Amino acid sequence: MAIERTLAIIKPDAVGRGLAGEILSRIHAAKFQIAAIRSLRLTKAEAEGFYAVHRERPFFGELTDFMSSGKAVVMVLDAEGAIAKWRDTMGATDPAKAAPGTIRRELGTSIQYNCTHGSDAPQTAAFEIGYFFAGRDLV
Ligand code: 3AN
Repeated sequence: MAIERTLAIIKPDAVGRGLAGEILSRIHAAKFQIAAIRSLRLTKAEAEGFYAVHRERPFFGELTDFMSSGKAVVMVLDAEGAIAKWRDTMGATDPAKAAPGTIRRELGTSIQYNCTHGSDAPQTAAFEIGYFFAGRDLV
């Protein structure tokens, strides 16, 4: 399998609860390379742009309020099959349905406050990485 890149976010619920270090440790333990990383607070408009594919969903307003409610940590993760591997490390969207040992199962508190985000496909990853990082950040 080829080295792939994915966009990961430690969401404001996790940063606010002091879980960024714990999640970064899990990222290292799972043998991802962090190609770029920064901490930022999204504006409401930036959160809406990031989640534009979900704009017709009933939870769009709540989701973008939440994602712009505090600091997040955004990063680019490299690994063989990084997209699927990071989604496996996070677990299912709903922490109650996520597999034991996953970040969302162990640290998430609800389908909204589920601690982390990960790209779901190569095209999404390219869009999401470009949303936060310039080419020079990734050399
Ligand atoms: P994932 O992040 O696992 O790819 P998506 O893409 O279906 O899940 O949803 C994007 C984000 O929207 C989720 N991470 C979660 O925070 C939020 N979300 C998804 N479903 C709901 C829901 N039913 N109610 C509230 N928020 C939701």
